[in-house]
Amino acid sequence: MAEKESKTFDPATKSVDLATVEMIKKAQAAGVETIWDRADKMKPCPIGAEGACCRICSQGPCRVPPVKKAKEGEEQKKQAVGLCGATAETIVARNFARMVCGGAAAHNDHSRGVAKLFKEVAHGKAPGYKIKDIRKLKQLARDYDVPLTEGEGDDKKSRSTEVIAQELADKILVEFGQQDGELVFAAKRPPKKRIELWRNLGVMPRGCDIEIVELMHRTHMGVDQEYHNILKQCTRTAISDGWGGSMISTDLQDVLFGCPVPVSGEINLGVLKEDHVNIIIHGHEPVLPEMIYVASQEPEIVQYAQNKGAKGVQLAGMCCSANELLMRHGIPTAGNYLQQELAIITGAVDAMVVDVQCEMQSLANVAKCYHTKLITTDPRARIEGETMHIPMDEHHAIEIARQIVREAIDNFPNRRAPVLIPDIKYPTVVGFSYETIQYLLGGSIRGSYYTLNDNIIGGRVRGVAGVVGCNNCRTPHDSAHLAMTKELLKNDVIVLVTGCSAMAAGKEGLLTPEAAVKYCGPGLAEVCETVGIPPVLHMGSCVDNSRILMAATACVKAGGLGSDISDLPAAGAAPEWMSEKAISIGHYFVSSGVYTVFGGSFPTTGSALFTDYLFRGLEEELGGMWDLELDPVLAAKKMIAHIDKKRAALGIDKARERVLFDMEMRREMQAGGSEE
Ligand code: XCC
Ligand code: SF4
Repeated sequence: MAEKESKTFDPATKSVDLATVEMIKKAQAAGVETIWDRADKMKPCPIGAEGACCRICSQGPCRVPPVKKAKEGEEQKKQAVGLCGATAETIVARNFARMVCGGAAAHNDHSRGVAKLFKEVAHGKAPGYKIKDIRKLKQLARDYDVPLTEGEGDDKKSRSTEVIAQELADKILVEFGQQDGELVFAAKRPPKKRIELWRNLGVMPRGCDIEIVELMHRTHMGVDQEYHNILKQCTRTAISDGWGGSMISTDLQDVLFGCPVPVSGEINLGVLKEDHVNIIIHGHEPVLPEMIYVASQEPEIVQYAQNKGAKGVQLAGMCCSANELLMRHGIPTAGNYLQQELAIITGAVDAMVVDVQCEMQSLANVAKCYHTKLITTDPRARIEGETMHIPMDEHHAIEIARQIVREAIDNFPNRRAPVLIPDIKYPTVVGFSYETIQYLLGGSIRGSYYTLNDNIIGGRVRGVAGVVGCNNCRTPHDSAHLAMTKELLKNDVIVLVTGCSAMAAGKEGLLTPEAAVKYCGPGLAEVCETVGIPPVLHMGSCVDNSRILMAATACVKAGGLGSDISDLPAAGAAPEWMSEKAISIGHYFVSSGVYTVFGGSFPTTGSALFTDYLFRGLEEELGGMWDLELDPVLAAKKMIAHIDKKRAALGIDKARERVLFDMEMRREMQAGGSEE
């Protein structure tokens, strides 16, 4: 009998990141199971993947996969309907809607937590926290009609920061449970035309929670069974995320922890240090990590670590918590979503601290194979198994943070050989908040996006792309992010990144000013060199996609590029998406007027009709639309084609031809022998 074929896969096929490949090899050698082992054993359910399985009542699950086109002479089979008669359109739309609900709920609930902390800080009840960015606080106060002064005439005086913050906190918290009216940011911040469009379509969100609840209700068995109508509420819910919860959390996090400014940092597993206590901060909410950062620097804590034989304490971020810490404090990033198990497999992580979202349950098993303590910190997110739970409480945050750091330090002597940290990391420059870009482009007084517009109009910058979102173990890790981003850069499209995409770019060296010459077309390279910025701008975590919305709005308001976001030569993408949050984000970009292309798979392909509505029908209604393209370079080309379409509509397509001609002429002149 032939020897059993080894089922082990080749790690090099799973990631383009060498540190990741090295650690998968280590996992294989040690017999530690990772997500790729499970992915090899379990194929995705083909019917579920297309959104064509309904399991919202117990008469099902009902499966309604698309039918093959009949051969000539054969009778065309009809697509099945569910037991209740629900059509594929209804079933697929309901499933899509519930993904929007899940994503929007994650962002809006995160936001609620930040808003509650903000209120406690305003009342002086959260020791250790303070209001750091007064300018942004005042901006928010203006948005929410909270007066900055009191009294009249000679008696007029400024109100204290605390009083302003207290009133603001109440007004913001009301928005979560608000039943009628309009969310403040959605009704005030987008271009006027967009606001009117949303009002006319009846998709202006009323509150943060109500839209999600209503959409859950409408997708319950036997309620809304008309797919256009279901999608309409999806739009309202997604807007309540992007221009509601997500934007509120970004802004309040900036107020509390500081608005990001350019800062350098390092990224990839090589940031871990063998002789230090390593703590990985993994998850999404920066509230507790801010305190862990403070605690880890306290002299007593450092001394405590040294007493245990370590040189010090090394914090490193993972997933969006990494983005938050890197953007504000330059704390190094250990990796993105698919590297979470691998960090533990280095054998050098003394504690992994998690809060909410994107934490794999398998971490508990992996941690058990090593000495790593897996510490959950959020009452909403416990993990089964040998994990430790130290719940966050904003009234005692610093003590809790110290306790967590001490747990890690106590665990340092328990390390078991062999420790292997890949010697791979890359420097990055990050911290490109919407405000920072404005400042860099025009200085604090003249600051304006007009300089960017000017470069777009003149053709040096062809357009703007947001490349965001997750990793997905069904796609080689980071590969689609990188192929897409490089194709865009080559074609003079400046790229804005967040989330796990930002980390992929960082690991490849794209978040450095030097990347401009290496990867960009001549026009974009020139602009980046003049301003001194990387061609790929890291704008933060996934809730910070709201910064991209603000940047797009600023471009519209700066003038010369039309009157709505849908007029901009811009496009969005999530080539390796996997989470429900990505669907909510994608849909709020589409709802804001952006052409948005996803990779991997799309959860509505079970209904050709509904998918066609998302991919084509929506353009007329919202100015933005969805797309799916598995090949990331082709996807980039589609984005560029969309950008060119918008340039033509704006009448600025000729300018770009001129610029290219100029470059060509210059090159010819140089080739002609005029040596300098
Ligand atoms: Fe999660 Fe935010 Fe996706 Fe990364 S990008 S896998 S959602 S960590 Ni947000
Ligand atoms: Fe089937 Fe209808 Fe129940 Fe869905 S709601 S599981 S389609 S019977």
